[in-house]
Amino acid sequence: MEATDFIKYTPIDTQNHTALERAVDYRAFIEQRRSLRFFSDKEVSKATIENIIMTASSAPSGAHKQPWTFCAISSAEIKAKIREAAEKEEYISYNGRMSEEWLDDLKKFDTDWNKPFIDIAPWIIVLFKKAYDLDEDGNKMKNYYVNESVGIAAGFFISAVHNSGLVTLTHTPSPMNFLQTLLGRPDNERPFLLLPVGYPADDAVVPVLERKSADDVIVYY
Ligand code: IYR
Repeated sequence: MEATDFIKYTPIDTQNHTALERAVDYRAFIEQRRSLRFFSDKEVSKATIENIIMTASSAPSGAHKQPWTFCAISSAEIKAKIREAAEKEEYISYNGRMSEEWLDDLKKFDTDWNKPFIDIAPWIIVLFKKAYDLDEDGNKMKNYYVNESVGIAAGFFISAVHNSGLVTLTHTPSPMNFLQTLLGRPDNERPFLLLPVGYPADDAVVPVLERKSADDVIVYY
């Protein structure tokens, strides 16, 4: 068995604020986040995206395997190809693949098969989950709780985007396997989410939505 080294944990500096104060502040900050469909084409630096991705990649994961790859696309040519393929799938989805109930649930978002934001946003991040990894000899190494791990990393990513004053959208063109081919990803990687990142368009709007109350989402024992 491999030995593990341990070092002393250093807690964060709470700047003399109580846990409650910080929890209230962070809640207010995070509650301002909205999923956006209207992006500005204003440039976002590669360094910004890299820092956001590395924040996401610090998320906890099963056995610390970090079973993810973030493909960060700024090439107009590749974005156009992704948009074309995504719209092809979305067109089929909106015109028969999605149930009436599903389409009805989406009415308040006013979405359709058109996905102009894929071209407009300066960055498209395609997050892949890694079902397994390969060692130098090509042997399969198991990953654990892959969906949970990648879902948590996506959450970290979304909050890091928000903290930078940027916006994103959890977009899931379905089925998504075209992304694996288009981006030439290996067999062990499966597309998980597509996240456009950028500044909001000046005239961006968001639907009026209510969030569930504490009573709706918390059960105390
Ligand atoms: N993937 C489609 C449909 C869609 C599905 C859900 I669930 C949403 O919350 C929003 C949209 C699309 O992106 O339009």
